[in-house]
Amino acid sequence: RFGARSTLAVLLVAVFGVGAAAAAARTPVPDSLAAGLTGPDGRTLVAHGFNTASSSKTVADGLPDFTEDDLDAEHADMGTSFVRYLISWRKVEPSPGVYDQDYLDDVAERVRWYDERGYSVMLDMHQDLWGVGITPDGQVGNGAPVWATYMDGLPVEPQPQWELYYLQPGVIRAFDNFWNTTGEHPELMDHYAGAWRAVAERFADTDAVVAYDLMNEPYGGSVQGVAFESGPLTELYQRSVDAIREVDQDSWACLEPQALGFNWGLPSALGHVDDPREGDPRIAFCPHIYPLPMDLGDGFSGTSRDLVEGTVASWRDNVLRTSHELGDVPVILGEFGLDTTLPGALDYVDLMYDTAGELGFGVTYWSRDPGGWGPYEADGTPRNLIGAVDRAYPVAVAGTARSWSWEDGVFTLVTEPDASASAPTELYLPDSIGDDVHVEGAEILEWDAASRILQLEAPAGESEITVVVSAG
Ligand code: IDC
Repeated sequence: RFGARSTLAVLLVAVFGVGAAAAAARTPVPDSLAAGLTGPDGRTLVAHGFNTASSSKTVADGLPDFTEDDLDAEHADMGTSFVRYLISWRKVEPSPGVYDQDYLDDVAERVRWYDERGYSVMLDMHQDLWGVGITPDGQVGNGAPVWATYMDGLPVEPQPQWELYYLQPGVIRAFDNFWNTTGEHPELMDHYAGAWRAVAERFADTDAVVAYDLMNEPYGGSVQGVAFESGPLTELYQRSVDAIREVDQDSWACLEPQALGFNWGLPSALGHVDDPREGDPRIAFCPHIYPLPMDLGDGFSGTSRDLVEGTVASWRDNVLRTSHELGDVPVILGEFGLDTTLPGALDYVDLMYDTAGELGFGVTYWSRDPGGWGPYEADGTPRNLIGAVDRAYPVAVAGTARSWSWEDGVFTLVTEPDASASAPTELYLPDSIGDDVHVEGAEILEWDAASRILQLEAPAGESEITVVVSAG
């Protein structure tokens, strides 16, 4: 334990140094976030759902251990309407330049399950520790195909904690070859962009697929921090967006910062990515948060609670800064989560959803897999997380959703209504509010106590409205 702790702490200091933090401190923090992602009908979509699922990472078919019944259960229990669905480069492009349409059919079948229940989908090109090829058993890393794994004979030794494999020489070299830091593999980033083109071509006409998360938790290998994010990472994103736009004009491209550091509350130096589509750009910023004390196994109590609250505060400022730097782009928190048996865990879950509501962005919790972090046990028994995720939230807003809160059974939403929207604002209200609801600030168009969806009509001619919903 102590070994892992000190290694990570040393890394934190070595990689980022005081310079990056000082630079961020000089940059003003914008006081509000850009409007959220718009869906196919022009309404603002608020992501509320799960990452589905880690179980797909290393299995042969690349599919999550997840059924339509599982989806029905989460919908009934938490009113989710969005998913960050994990896909992998190894499955999309099993050999160079060959795109596996059977795999994309399997993904499309799952997308259909979501679509039939009114969900929106973000496809996440997941990777951890480069790929399945970093160890002979194929069970440690995930993401990249074996054919794209060039470790140049460098070792990968067993580690006590998965994140520590990022420091293994073989893993670092695999990334260095991908980013072409070595000068030996200029082809790999283009393959990656080509894989995205194949995915986007398959889903361009599927309205439910609204976003592509271009790379899960990018890692720079031997090039870290500012040099990595403003250099090869920005370049990869630009090539991927250009490739996607050859076939798909409408879906959002979500950019993640370097995970190491940003997830602990440090700033990002990601560069601007140009969107060649006609009309407004559809680029979003989709960071994660995993405060360092929690990486090391702590919950949300005592000293850890203070440190985590500090992390969330600086993370929040850095999200605002980066969103602004990228061109006032919308934000989705693509991952946060923890072992909810730890002390104070559900308070942390509340803190993250409250923070998201204050700034007006959606969240996908890590993850939908059963067990200590998830909403269910392996046998389907509901876990304590469900009560924390089952919150009132705006599913879709006719106009701009500025902020919302869910506290003591009262839901408050501030929006800039758009009278020309083709569909009304829809709120999800959990069972705990009861079957009769009282609304101030807008008219009820329809309230369906069974589906828990409340449709609202905004008063005409207002530039900003506040809607308050409580038990009737
Ligand atoms: C974790 C899984 C764990 C698996 C590990 C490596 O929960 O079972 O062994 O990945 O594949 C992330 C990653 C996400 C991680 C998650 C939790 O994006 O893939 O899942 N996490 O550790 N970044 C920070 C935390």
